[in-house]
Amino acid sequence: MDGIKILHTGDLHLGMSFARSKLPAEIGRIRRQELWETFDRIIDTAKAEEVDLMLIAGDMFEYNYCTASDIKRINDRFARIPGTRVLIAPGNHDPALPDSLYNTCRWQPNVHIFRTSDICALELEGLGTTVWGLGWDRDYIVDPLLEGFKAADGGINILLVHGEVVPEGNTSDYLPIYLRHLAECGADYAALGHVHKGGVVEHGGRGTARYCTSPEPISFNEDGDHGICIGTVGKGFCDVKFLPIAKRRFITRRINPDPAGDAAEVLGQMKGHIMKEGEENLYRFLLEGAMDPGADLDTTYLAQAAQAFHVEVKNNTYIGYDLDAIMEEGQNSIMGAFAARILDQLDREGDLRRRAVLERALYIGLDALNGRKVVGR
Ligand SMILES: [Mn+2]
Repeated sequence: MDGIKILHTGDLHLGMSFARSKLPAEIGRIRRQELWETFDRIIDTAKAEEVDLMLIAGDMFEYNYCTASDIKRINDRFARIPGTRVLIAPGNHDPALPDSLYNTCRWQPNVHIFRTSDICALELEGLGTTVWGLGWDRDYIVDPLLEGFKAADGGINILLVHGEVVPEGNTSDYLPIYLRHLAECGADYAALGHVHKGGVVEHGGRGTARYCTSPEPISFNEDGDHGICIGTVGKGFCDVKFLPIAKRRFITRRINPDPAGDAAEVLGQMKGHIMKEGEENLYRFLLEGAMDPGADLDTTYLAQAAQAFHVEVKNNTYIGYDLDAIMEEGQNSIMGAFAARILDQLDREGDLRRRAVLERALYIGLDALNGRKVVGR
């Protein structure tokens, strides 16, 4: 046996409600459907690539929102890939509690669910492979359950688990995994779920461990590419690659407007990013730096005019004051009188902490007198 073909995914969060996300309701509804579309693309990929094993590393669905008919929909998809063994290790969002749909629904014959937090071996005859898995059966797991685990020698060994890699000795409510566990467990491939940003976990030992990413990102905390891991695993070797599959990306970009610029100039910069990255994505633009007093950046207008699937704009710019010009106005304006008094105190103040307070007071006061949002500098 040269190796087996695997598809590693997880963190699909099917059925997720975006009600508590900060996205507009309409966008949330669309994203909810798109999670399902992306699941379909994953099934299509498994079929086209004729994978032997589909490894689902937890959080496949939402315990709180998924219904029995959703599970029927999932099973219909698994029925399309009868030649693929589907192995599922439930995670913290879909724990195999007694009333879980994992325990109350009928699953396709090609599906195996690791229903308990005791690590179990599933030997796959004909594939020369043993998959070691454990599933969440409660809401929190604080114990490092992989402590002492060692795969038996012989054949290809795969570990499937949903947990959080943390530095040795650190605590976690989400099944703490130490690098040592992965380095010493003897798995040729450790299929991990929980960290939505994904990535290979460098543990310095034998075998490869990686997080698969959430195939469809669900918040602005999940930037970058999202997809699945697919490839071949054999005894002592691993050729598994990341394959982007997400329909959209969450993109956060900082924009430093020209201090003398206006909304059109800022919009031009925003559109430049959107042209480059694609209007199908979700954007958060953070406007930063100093602006001339009087600059009118209407964030609602900017978000709509940018014309991408979803755009939000946060205006963190501050007024860049020309103190000399304000001083020249002198006592003829409230701003001038205010600035003169603070600057006079600053001249006489030697204590660094007091000086910092006075400088802050100067800008907070000028912001307030300008009727602008008071921002830190
Ligand atoms: Mn998750």
